[in-house]
Amino acid sequence: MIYDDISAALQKGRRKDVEALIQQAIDDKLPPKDILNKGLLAGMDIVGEKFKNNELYVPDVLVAARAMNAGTALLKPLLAEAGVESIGKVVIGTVLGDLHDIGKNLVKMMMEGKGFEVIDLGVNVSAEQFVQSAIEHDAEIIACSALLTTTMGEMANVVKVATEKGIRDKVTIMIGGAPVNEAFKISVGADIYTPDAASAAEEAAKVVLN
Ligand code: B1M
Repeated sequence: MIYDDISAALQKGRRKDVEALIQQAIDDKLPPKDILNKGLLAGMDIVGEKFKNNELYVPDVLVAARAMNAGTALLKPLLAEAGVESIGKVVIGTVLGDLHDIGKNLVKMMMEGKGFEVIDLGVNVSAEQFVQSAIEHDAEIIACSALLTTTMGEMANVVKVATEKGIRDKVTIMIGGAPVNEAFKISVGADIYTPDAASAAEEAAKVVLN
């Protein structure tokens, strides 16, 4: 099955093979969500498991991540429903100390698909940068991603700085990433937690359209 082939190529970090297989799956009219979930994300789960068990190391994971980003770039126009006009602005980033950006990039892609203008601050973003950028761009939403248990606490700082700078009641703070959950959202005083990129985009649209 082509999904298994995509997963296997991703695990080996074979970017060109991943791209070719994804193009083939697209040409065969397979559902883009399945190509993402059953191919790329399934492969990345195995990479994560092997990384945890010391069967793979940082360079292996980096090449897998590079292949993943190349693959999602091909899927981007198909996953994102074409948005015409901007429905609002989102400032997005991965929190301070954290360099994981694949999930954040997916959230950005889905939000752009819903019609948002997304200001991407990248990785290792401080609370001050999130808030300053939201002020500069007059953004309705700040979206924070964290993949490490050691960095997720930064989200509380984003809420704190937004309060200090006087924009807390004007901005919706959304959070997500593997270690984050609903209880954590409540504990840091953020507004919305979603488990995946698609639901993040849906919830963001509700914020500006309601
Ligand atoms: Co890292 N890493 N990593 N890593 N890495 C994890 C996260 C880890 C779980 C691996 C493991 O041990 N099994 C572990 C964290 C353990 C913990 O904190 N409890 C870990 C570790 C320990 C580390 C280092 C500390 C390793 C080291 O150096 N010793 C180091 C830290 C560096 C740093 O950030 N300061 C490190 C480094 C790296 C690489 C650089 C090599 C690379 C990142 C490359 C990159 O991102 N460009 C990497 C990778 C790739 C991973 C794994 C294998 C895959 C992460 C990923 O991209 N998943 C990961 C293991 C795993 O998750 N299985 C692991 C796919 C992605 C689509 O999922 O980002 O969860 P995710 O996004 C999901 C949801 O979470 C959600 O939507 C997406 C799905 O639709 N989501 C949101 C994400 N953000 C959201 C925001 C929202 C809403 C939803 O609203 C705003």
